[in-house]
Amino acid sequence: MSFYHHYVSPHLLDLAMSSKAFRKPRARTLAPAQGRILEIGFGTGMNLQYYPDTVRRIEAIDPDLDLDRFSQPRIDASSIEVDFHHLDAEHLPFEAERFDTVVSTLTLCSIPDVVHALGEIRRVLKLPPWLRFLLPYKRRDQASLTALEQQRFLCAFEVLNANGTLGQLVDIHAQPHQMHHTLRFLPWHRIYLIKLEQALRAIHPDVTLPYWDWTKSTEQSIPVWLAGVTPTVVTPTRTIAVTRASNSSSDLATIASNTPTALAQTTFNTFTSTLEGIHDSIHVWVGGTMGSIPTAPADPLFWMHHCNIDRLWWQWQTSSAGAGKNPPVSGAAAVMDPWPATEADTRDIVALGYTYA
Ligand SMILES: [Cu+2]
Repeated sequence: MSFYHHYVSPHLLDLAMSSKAFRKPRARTLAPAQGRILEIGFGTGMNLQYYPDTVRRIEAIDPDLDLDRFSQPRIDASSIEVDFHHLDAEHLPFEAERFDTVVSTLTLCSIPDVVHALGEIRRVLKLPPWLRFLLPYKRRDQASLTALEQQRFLCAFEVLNANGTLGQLVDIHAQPHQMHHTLRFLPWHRIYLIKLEQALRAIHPDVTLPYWDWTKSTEQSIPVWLAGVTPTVVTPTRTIAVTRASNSSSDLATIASNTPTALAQTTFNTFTSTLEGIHDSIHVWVGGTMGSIPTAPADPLFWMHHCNIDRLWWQWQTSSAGAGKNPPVSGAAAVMDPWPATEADTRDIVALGYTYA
């Protein structure tokens, strides 16, 4: 082991982690900790002082032996009993659903195989199924995301790519579900977005789908933070290497200038066909992977583009032009296959758990 790793790095870590900037987030994060607790990445034991008074005992793991001389004094000084193991998070020797709380602060992205580790965490955690759907959340303009929020989104997106969730969703978009150039276009894609978003939020609860608001002149180009994000997506049937071949900002401005016309429509049929036309042109404007229906969702930009379409639909739904005007579909056409959700389920985004900021 190098001099740096053995002598310098633990001090730097302890210094960084004890920073004032982390105090409030730590206390806030740890406030709900209860029951049987597992802390992943115990590090120098910095969290101990932030657990609520009701916590008497925790189990903790960290693979790094060099941190013991920092953590041991903190364990000795704490009223909390710490059952500590030198382990990595990819292999947890605990039975399923052992813990009520799993704590991980500022450690997840240092785990080499985070996909495996998250699977292990899910396995040992008792998770009430209603929890994920309890709190309403906001979708925000991609241009308003902080660097940390961008990083979180991309981290969660990469995990879903690595674990196959994204690939499965991409293949669903390649199947014939009558979701383009039909009255199902908006309700079907509303469900589709939620499927990815729920998966993202299972990886990181603070992540929501951002929307790419190409109606704003300031966003009429490929968002800078996504310019270099062109993943390779392995689906159950193929491998897609994302490419783009985008056109000029003025071209995008011309396409987007039709949006007020769409929003002014007073029937669902004319509204959805006008908006879908704009949507199609933007797919073609981005080009490459986005220019073809079977591959488009491999590009993270797809989700932000469709999120903006969904937002504009909601804007129309809550305007005088569109209020109460639902997609006129019935029978099989009203079921958003391959999912059981119906058109009626998609009408109210607040009931679905989200809003637009
Ligand atoms: Cu689509």
